[in-house]
Amino acid sequence: MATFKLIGRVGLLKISSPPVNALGLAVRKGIVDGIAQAEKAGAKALVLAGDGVTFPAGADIAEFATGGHRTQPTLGEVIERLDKASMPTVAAMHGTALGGGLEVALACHWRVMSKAAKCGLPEVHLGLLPGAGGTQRLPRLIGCAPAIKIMTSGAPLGAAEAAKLGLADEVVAAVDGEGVAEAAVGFAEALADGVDPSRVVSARPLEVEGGVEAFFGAAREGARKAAKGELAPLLIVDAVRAAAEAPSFEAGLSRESELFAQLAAGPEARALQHVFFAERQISKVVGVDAPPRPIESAAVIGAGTMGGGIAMCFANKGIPVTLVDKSPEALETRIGGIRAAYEANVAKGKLSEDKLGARMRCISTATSLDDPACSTADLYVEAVFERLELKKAIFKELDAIAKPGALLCTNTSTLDIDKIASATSRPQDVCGTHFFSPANIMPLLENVRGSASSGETLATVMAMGKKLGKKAVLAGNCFGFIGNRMIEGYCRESYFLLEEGCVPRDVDAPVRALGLAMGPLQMQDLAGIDIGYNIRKDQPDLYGPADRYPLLADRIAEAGRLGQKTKAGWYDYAAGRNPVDDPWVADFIEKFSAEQGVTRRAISAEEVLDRCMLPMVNEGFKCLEEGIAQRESDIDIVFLYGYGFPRRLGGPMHWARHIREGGLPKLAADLQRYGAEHPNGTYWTPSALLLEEAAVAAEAEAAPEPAAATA
Ligand code: T1G
Repeated sequence: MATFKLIGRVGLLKISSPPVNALGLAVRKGIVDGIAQAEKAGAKALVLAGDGVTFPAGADIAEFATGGHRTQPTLGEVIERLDKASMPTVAAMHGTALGGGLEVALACHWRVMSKAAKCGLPEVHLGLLPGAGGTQRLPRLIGCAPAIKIMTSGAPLGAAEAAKLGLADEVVAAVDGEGVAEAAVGFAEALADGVDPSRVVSARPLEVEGGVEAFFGAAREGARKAAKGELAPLLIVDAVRAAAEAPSFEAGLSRESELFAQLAAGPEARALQHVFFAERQISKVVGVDAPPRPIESAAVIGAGTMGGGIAMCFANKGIPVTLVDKSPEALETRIGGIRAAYEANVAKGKLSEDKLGARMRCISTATSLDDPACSTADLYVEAVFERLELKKAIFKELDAIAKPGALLCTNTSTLDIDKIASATSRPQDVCGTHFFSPANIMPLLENVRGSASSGETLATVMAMGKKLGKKAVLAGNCFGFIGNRMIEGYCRESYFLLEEGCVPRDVDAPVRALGLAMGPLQMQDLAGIDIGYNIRKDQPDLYGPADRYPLLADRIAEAGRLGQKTKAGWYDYAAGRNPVDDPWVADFIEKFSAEQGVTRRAISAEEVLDRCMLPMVNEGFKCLEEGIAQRESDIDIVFLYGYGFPRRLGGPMHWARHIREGGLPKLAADLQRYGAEHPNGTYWTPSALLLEEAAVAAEAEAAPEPAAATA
């Protein structure tokens, strides 16, 4: 896990623990042994380097769940050993020196960094703070303000910026670990003998610009505003304040440890670490190990808003894409819209003129599918109106012109993939690619497997999603796939709550208080109330005998109030995009309730939240038991990246299991109680898997605590 060798008079300690040299127990032991070997060999200096792709990218996150990070030597002890090394130490940073990896480097006397490397302290993304001295050393090295910015943003720094801040002492041209290690050994060779005390970061004084109270008061307020309700950014500021106020470095360290332990034990850290691993699981397709086909060109059929956004996704990654529409005017309008979107980013300084030009050069147009620019594509995404017959006609045409092995994808959000695939002779090459709108901005992509989709097709479309920079989740073929299927009950209950006594804000406020970016009614105003209306009209069989029809939602649409696009929906938008309560809507709902013979009542925020969220979670368990979702954590990713669910809650499934009071046992009981009181739809019928999981959780809760191990 760490090998030591003497090169001339310089010791080289190479850490090797693929894939990212995480600082797990074996690595920590290797470093301590390596330092001892260097001292025993009388090395003039010691270089720490990473084998493979990177310098250590942090503590081993997987250890937190088991408490393994507390097994000695802890990272703090390793770093303290470095701090007290009897010879100059040099960190040779390449790849991504992150978290505990950078904290190790901060405890070294010198830092040599590859020009291509990045470094940073991203613990905040895990609900943590740098717990191995980072909050105490970084401010001493570069000052409190830049240190707080680096730790609360968690953003990585490039080598130039690191050098400018004084974080990197030498930037070298080498990019790979070998080259950077060699350069660092040369750097160490040239060092004077012995440790220069000024290089010991922990011994450096810490100045605070403008006085402690004023500086940290402002810093904490700034962190609170940016934190989106998360605790870690605030405690990072507190830890840096301890560095400024504590009577000694050691006292500051112990305060850092207290704050780290507080975060590590909290629900937020558990949720954010769940998200970290969940994001890395989505690309793994269970039971498929076929290699993906290369996608070097694409064609998007339909120059509407979605088609334009999807074309941009390919152009943004330099993949040539042909936008196809039989209307030259539609093509012209869309290309103009795409250019304008890029120009807006140039104006904001987010895109260079060169990049704008490169992206526009990636996009060509065609007015027919058999145009050579279109018929040679590796992959097609159909993005025309949500009409089954129209899509089938297009797939029939695509089947006739596309080359063998080309992927035929549909951007449908509600139609049956198998019915679309039935229009072709190659259903094995057909799948769904449900881009969330706006396609060039929203990170979520639901790839939908048809019953005939081949393993290679699935591997290819998942690899494509990753190449486009999307969070691509694989879904099975059902109405609404994963996300829209799960919000069906969430939305329908919102209408019934209005009918029974709420006004829109009564429904949205508890959901926003949970942390979602917006509640169900505001979300519908954003997307357009006509979308649900058209689906209900086009697919009446969506509502079975057990499903109470949401007549109120039809009525508001038929009143011409479609949401933001008509400046009025469940809220008033005459003044802009912010929802304003509209007395007309309250009156409209009250009249509807009277017409339905419903006596309106005050409904608690708790009932509102339960009746929105419980159907969502229940449907999630049904997606799992039907194989529509591969894993619970995939469902969480859908909601984090498609519906603004707060990361600090981990996603609806993590929230239901680990954060909502009473966990799954109480959730299952509440679901059955509400379902009995309001039998509005099959989304109240408990999932068998949910009941099973709730029983397992109840049993685990009732099991006696394991007896403490005797000495
Ligand atoms: N611990 C354990 N596993 C890790 C890991 C880590 N720190 N980082 C990555 N992995 C696994 C990951 O799960 C995946 O596994 C594989 O490595 C490749 O990752 C005390 C408390 C380094 C930029 O937060 O940002 O130090 O799915 O797909 O896209 O103060 O990984 O293959 O089985 O992401 O090339 C702080 C987290 C930790 C960095 C590489 N460090 N990692 O990206 O590969 S807390 C971090 C990343 C800490 C101290 C604190 C990225 C990456 P699998 P990948 P990538």
